Amino acid sequence: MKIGISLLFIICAVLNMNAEDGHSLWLRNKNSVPVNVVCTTNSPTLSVARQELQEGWQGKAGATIVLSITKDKAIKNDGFKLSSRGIEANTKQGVLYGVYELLRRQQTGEAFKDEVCNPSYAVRVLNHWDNIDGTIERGYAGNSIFWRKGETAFEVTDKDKLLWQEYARANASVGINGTVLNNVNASPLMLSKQYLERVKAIAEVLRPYGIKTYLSIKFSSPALIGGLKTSDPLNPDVIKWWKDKTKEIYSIIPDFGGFLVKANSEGQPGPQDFGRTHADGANMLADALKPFGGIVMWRAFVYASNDKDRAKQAYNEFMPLDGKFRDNVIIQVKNGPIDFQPREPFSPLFGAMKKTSVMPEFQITQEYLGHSIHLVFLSPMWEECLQSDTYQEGQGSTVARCTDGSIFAQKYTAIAGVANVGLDANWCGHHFAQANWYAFGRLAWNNRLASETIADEWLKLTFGKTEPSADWTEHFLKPVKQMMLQSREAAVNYMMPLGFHHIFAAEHHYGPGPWWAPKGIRSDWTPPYYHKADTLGVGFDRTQTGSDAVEQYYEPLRSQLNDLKTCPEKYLLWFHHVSWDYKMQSGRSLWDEICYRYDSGLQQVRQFQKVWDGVQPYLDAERFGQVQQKLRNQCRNAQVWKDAGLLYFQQFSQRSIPLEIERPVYDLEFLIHGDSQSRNE
Ligand code: GCV
Repeated sequence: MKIGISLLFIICAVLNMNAEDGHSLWLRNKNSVPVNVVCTTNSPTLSVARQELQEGWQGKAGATIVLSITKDKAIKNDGFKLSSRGIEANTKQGVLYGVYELLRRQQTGEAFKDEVCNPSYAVRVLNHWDNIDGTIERGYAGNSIFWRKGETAFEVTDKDKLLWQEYARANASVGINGTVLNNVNASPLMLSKQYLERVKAIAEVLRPYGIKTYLSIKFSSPALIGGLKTSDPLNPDVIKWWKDKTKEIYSIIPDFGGFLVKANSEGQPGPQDFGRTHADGANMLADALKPFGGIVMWRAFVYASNDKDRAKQAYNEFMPLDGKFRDNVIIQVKNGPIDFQPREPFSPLFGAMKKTSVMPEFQITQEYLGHSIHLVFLSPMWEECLQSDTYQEGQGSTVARCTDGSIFAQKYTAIAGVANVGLDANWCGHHFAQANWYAFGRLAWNNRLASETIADEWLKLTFGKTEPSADWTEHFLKPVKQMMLQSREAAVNYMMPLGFHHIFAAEHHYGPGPWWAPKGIRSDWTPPYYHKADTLGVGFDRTQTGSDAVEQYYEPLRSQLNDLKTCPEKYLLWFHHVSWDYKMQSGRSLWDEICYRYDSGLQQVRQFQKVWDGVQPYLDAERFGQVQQKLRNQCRNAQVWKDAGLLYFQQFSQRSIPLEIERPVYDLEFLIHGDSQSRNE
């Protein structure tokens, strides 16, 4: 009996050892073969590079690879040159990125040739919306890996260090070279001694991987923790306070990257509280950082209450300041003019601010895209933004080229992604949400990469074997990649097709809430402000005869968007108030098309379920089961979205749902007042 129990225990332990919790991300154990690594320089970063090669080499057994620091003008920032001899770079980080590139190519079977690889952006940074009590704003994968509350809040344990190291390695492997450790809705305490000491400990672990630490700051810190009467950026005492504080930070973290600032937005303090401009505020901080080589990432996510069109505000506030910012200030602009919706046109600030460094901000965490429950691969959404033509400097002035230094001589080029990482064993809450972290890094390194390439790489690295069989490629890789590539469009269809936006339930932003409009609340926080449904039609009129938001775009795009006939249908209800009977390209009326789109979104998720069930033989039971369950949940939620969209808007359209479409299964009353929003994890 005793032996039986012990045996059972051992079997369980072995099984558990092999349990696949997803923690290894896209960096799986490999069958490496011996390699000689020659490296004449020594440094912690180069030691990491050497170790990675030795543990992951899958090229010719016994090959010799030379890692060298050089001075080559063709290599930019931390780019590198791959050749049959090895890896050359101008910086240690460049060598490390070269190593990860080489190993990735070996593992994915991508051809290897002599070439120089340079990053699109110099600063490739994650933004963590982590609060100092350990919670994460819009985080769906557990608490913060950096902060916690309670008695052990400032203890740095071996477990912490191991996790930070794994995090650093994952980031470095895709080229991410910076991280903002705390929420943009920042606590002033972040700048106090105890917290800075913890930042120091984190920075020490991240440094060998080439990752700089940055902090979000609260603009009113001088008054809140500095004992000053004001935080006016032009006040000499305030200026001195920030200079001293910055000096203190650099004395603790010598390679500190700089500050991220959310000012005069959603209740956060800022220079406008003192009658000053965003430029006054940003420049004051930039001057404090300048002697140390630090930068300010100043967010353009601003909107005041009761403005007629929230989509116009960032442009209106920032355009008059173009050229007034110091050269170490970068204006951080969300991809769309409103707020990380499943689909938005690009922000008109891209390309328009010609004398200021501008950086895109993407959201990796799925605040508006089904949290960590829905399988939504975000790369196509970011690719759509990066490849949008602003026309600002002629055809081909894509958002990518307007922000990466190809068109404008920006002193700094940068890109940010709001992280989706937490304490969950699999880091991101959903195995496929890891693909979004991976995709952000890859696009930050190369903003011309196709989503298909990224999905292909990620699937091979995350689920593939060293030598993938033809069977695996045909029956796992192909269908799952296809599913990933369709998943964002599916989400747009079942949540808000044809240019609908911000029709979410309040606060959690998970399920539908097109009806939500309590009395007394800011109108621009309510969905009816955005959809403007009435018996005549639906959509926000942003044409020249409406709010004239189209005016912020450059010709010929402006006229294209302004005209109902030429506006791309994917943006139709973003720019136009359209009659329910308007004839769409499909030949259907707008109302019928809305019904079809909602339904097709749901059908797509049903199809994803089948695809996933079909790949069961090709992966471990744990990940298979977890994703299968999430898809079931996603499907129920897509049904909720479809029914809410159809039944709510039908009250205005007063038209019937086309008979070919499956009928709603929920009552509108239940959708509004029942428990339909339950995330049911
Ligand atoms: C960090 C949206 C989110 C907020 C977020 C804000 C921002 O409004 O709902 O949680 O705050 O964007 O980007 O600052």
